[in-house]
Amino acid sequence: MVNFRLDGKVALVTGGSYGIGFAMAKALAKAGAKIAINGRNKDNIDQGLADFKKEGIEAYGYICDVTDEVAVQEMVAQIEKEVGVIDILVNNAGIIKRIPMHEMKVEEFKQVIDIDLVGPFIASKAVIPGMIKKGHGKIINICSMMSELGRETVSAYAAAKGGLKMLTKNICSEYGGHNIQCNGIGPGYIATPQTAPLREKQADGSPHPFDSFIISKTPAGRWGTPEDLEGPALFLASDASNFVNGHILYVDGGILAYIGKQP
Ligand code: NAP
Ligand code: GCO
Repeated sequence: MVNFRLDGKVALVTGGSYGIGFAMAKALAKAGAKIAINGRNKDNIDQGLADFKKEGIEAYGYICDVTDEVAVQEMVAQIEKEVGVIDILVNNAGIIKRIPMHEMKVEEFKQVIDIDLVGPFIASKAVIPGMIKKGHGKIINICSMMSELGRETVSAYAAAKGGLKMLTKNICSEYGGHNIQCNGIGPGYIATPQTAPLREKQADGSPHPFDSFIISKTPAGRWGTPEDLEGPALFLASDASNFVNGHILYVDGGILAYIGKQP
């Protein structure tokens, strides 16, 4: 019988206080995992923990910026003490800046790379020793359609998410022999605070042009929801995916397969 349960497992979901991270953490908790989340903002963490409680989930929250290696290592040590050695890491924390590349400051480019690519490196480096000792581990990197495609104004984000796809394949290559599976999830366009500006109604009440564009490019004919990521996250976090490694699972309603509706 394929095992999707996570009883006795400890999962850290970075940026898990809301959005996609919260939904994936909820799914892992409902399958039996003990959940730790982190974020930069205490209010977001407190709200996230309260929202987990409403779902009957006792989660653990840590204020920690994924770009700060010392803080991440201290957080992992604290989780090991308070919750247990981490079996599952979901590198979800991420930002985007939508600025035409020729107008983007180097610092802005670097900030996106730091959070979206260096952060997953730092967190993965912090949990791998414990996973090697335990003889198993799951690392799930939250990539993007921008791991495969570009578009105007998201150069830093696409570079980071493209790099995250290859970091995923490299962790698979380097640690697969320790029974550590590292895979990615590439969400399509998901309705969260990160994409809210792309869905804002126009002054006349009409849909945002990008909103209509994405719906026309998506065979499913809708934006994704964070809940659409729950099953894929559970699959990649569970023993059901023990022979899946270095794979990016796109959860995009079919956008990447579709040339788009004839106008
Ligand atoms: P979101 O709503 O903006 O949430 C981002 C989360 O990351 C928040 O919990 C935020 O909490 C945390 N975070 C940001 N920077 C951090 C840092 N330096 N250290 C620790 N935590 C940090 O984003 P989302 O839409 O849920 O996206 C989550 C992930 O999915 C991101 O990696 C994003 O790139 C990716 N993704 C999103 C979509 C989409 O359409 N929404 C599609 C594909 C991929 P604090 O602000 O409190 O730190
Ligand atoms: C954008 C969006 C996308 C989504 C996602 C798509 O501005 O194009 O924010 O980047 O967040 O990454 O997979």
